[in-house]
Amino acid sequence: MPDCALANLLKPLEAMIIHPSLRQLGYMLSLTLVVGLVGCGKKDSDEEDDSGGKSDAAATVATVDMTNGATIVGTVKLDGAAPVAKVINMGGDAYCGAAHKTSPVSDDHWVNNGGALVNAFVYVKDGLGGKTYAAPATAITLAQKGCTYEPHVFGIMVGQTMKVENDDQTLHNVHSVSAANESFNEGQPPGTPAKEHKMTKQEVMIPIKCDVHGWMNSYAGVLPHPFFAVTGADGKYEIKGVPAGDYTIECWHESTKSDAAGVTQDQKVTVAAKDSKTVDFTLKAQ
Ligand SMILES: [Cu+2]
Repeated sequence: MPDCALANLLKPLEAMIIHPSLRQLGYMLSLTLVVGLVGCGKKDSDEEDDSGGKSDAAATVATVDMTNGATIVGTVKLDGAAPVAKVINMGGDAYCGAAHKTSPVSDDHWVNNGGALVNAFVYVKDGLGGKTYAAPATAITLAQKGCTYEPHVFGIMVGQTMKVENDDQTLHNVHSVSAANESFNEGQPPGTPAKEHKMTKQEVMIPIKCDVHGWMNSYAGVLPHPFFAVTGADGKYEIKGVPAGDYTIECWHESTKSDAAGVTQDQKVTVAAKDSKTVDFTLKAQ
């Protein structure tokens, strides 16, 4: 009988990560952390580990250590004049038009005081050595409210459920335009139950749009790990629980291009256990 004492002693853990983005306030990742099989010999061939995968060394699922993990924080700024905000004319749909006292402004290149860039997606792009993490059981909600998507930019893990809700009394048609994952394209009349989707592959970013209302768009960053964040109204982000190591951190913003490629900037950082490092980004105005 192989010695699995380590795995037996360390039961699955749970950790909660509060996402720092103000745009995703209340969005919590409940991570079921599964102890890997390191140190264990071969298990019965029909036995599966807690991640649902076959129990072999290659299926090891990493854990997030919130106590010893490092924190990476920073501010994303725009270098150059902020683009003129676009006023959205929702008059083509009476319901949407009536949902706003004043015409809303597009948040596709939302810049606040001091050039703080809102809705930038910052994530660990490289350095985790292929580790995979179990998706949290909690779903990410993409709401259609007042004929806009909330949130406009968000991160989600591979295998995590995305619930698309229609809170409006008008028809929406949610349409993902994915390169790596299977796209979806479906009408959602008022009162329709939430549509659920799971992405199976890493993809930064997947544009999501409404085919009824051309101004509605959102972007999902899909990753096999939980080390990502979206900048809030102050342009700040925070990523917690990062294991010690050397990383490439990427900052993505849709820019005025408003497409999946957007603009990106990469930076290297090395973190030790319990470190707190600052990685700021400055993106050139397009
Ligand atoms: Cu719509």
